[in-house]
Amino acid sequence: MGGLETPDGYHPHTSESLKAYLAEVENTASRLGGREADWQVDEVGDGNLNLVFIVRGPSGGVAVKQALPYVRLVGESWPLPLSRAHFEHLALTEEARQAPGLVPQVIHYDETLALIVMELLEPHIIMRQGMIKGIVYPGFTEAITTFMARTLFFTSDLALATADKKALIGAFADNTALCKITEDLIFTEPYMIVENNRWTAPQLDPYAAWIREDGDLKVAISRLKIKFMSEAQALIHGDLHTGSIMVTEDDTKVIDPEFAFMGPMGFDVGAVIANLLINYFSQIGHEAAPGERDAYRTWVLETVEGVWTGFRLKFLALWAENAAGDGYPAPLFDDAHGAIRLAAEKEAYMDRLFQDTLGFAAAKMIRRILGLAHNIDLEWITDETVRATAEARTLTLARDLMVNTADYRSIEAVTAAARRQNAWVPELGR
Ligand code: SR1
Ligand code: MG
Repeated sequence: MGGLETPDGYHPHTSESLKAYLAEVENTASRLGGREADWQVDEVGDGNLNLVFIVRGPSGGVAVKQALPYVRLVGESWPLPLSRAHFEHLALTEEARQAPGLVPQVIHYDETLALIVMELLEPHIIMRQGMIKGIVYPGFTEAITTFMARTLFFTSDLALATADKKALIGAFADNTALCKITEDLIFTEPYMIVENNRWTAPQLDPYAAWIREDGDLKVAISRLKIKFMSEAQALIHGDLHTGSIMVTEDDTKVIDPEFAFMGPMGFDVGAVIANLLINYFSQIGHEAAPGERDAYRTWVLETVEGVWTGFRLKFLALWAENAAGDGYPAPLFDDAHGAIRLAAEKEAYMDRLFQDTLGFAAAKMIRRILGLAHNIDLEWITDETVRATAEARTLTLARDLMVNTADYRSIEAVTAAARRQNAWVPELGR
C-alpha cells in the first residue's frame, strides 16, 4: 500500500476477495446461507473514510465495513490509521451494553484487516437521506434520547468508580488521529484560510470572510476546542450526525462510532441538534413549491425540542436511580439541606450541559458549510442561490448560538430563533 502503514496480512477487500474471505467465517457464512457463488456483494460506501459492502445470500445479509489506511474522501495523500476499526468495535461493544437494541449487532471482527461484519439493517436507510425526502420518523426522538442518555450517563463519573472511568479513558486514549480530524476540521479550519475549505462561491464569500474575521467567534470556538480536547466526561460517539443514524419509521440504530473517545457529552447532543437544524434550513431546496414542506419543518423543530427535553429528563432519571459513581459523593449531601443542594446542582449541571450542547451544535453547523466535509442536505440543492440562502441562514444562527450562548435559556429559544432566521432574506455575494 505505497507509503501507508498497514500490518502484515492487511489488504483492502474487493467484492470478489470479500466473498472468499467470508466463506471462511463460520457465523457469517451460515447467516448468508447457500454457497459463495450464490452471494451478491456490492460496495456501497458513500462516507468519507471507509469501504462498506453489503453482502446478500439466500438466507440473509450482512454489512461489512473495512477501514482504508487513508481518508477515502481525499485519497492516499491523507494517511489515517487502521486502528479506527478497533475503536469502532470497542465503542459498538460498549454502546450495545449500555443501550441494547440501538446499535447494529457485531457478527465478526478482524483486527488485522480492520474489518467489522455487522447485521444488515433492513429496510433501514440513512436518516439524512430520509429527511431530505421529507420523511417523518416518529420513533427517532425516543430512541436517540435513550441512546445518548444511557451511553453518556453510564460512562461518566456519575455512574462509574473513578478507576473504571479512567480505564475507559485509557482504552480510547489512542484514538488521536480521529480526534485530530475533528480538532482541525471542526474547531480550526473553518475560521482561517486553508486549502481544505470550500463553500458555495461567490454567494457565500462575504459570510466566509465574516466568520474568519470575527474575533469573538474565534475566542468562542477556541473555548469549545479546549473543552473537546480536555473534558473526558463520558464515552462519546464523536460523529453523531444524521449520516450516522439508520432508521425506519419505528426503528433507529446508531452506526459508525469510529470517532469515539472520552470527551464532552455536549458534543454528541450538539451533533444531533446541529444536523436537524441544517436539515430544517435545507428544506427550502427540497420542496416542490414554497411552503410545501412547512409541516415537515414543524416536525424537525419539534424533534430538536424533543431531543434536548427527552435527553435531559432521561439523564436526570438515570442519575436519580444509578448514582453509583465517585462524582458528587453522597456523604457531602446527607445533611439537612443536602438533598435540596444536590437537586439544585443537578439542574445547574444540566444547564451547563445545555450550553455546551449549543456551542458544539453551532460549531458543527459552521463546519458543514465552510469546511472540507459538507452535508448532502445542502449539497444536493442544485440552485446555488437557494443553497446559499439556506447556508447563510444556518451560519448566521450558528454564529449567534456560539457567541451569545448564554442568551439561549431554553431549547424553545433556539427553535424560535431558527424560525426567525428561516424567514430572513440574506444578501448574497456576486
Ligand atoms: C476527513 S473526514 C471528514 C468527516 O467525515 C466524518 O463523518 C467526520 O464527520 C469527519 O469530520
Ligand atoms: Mg462516519
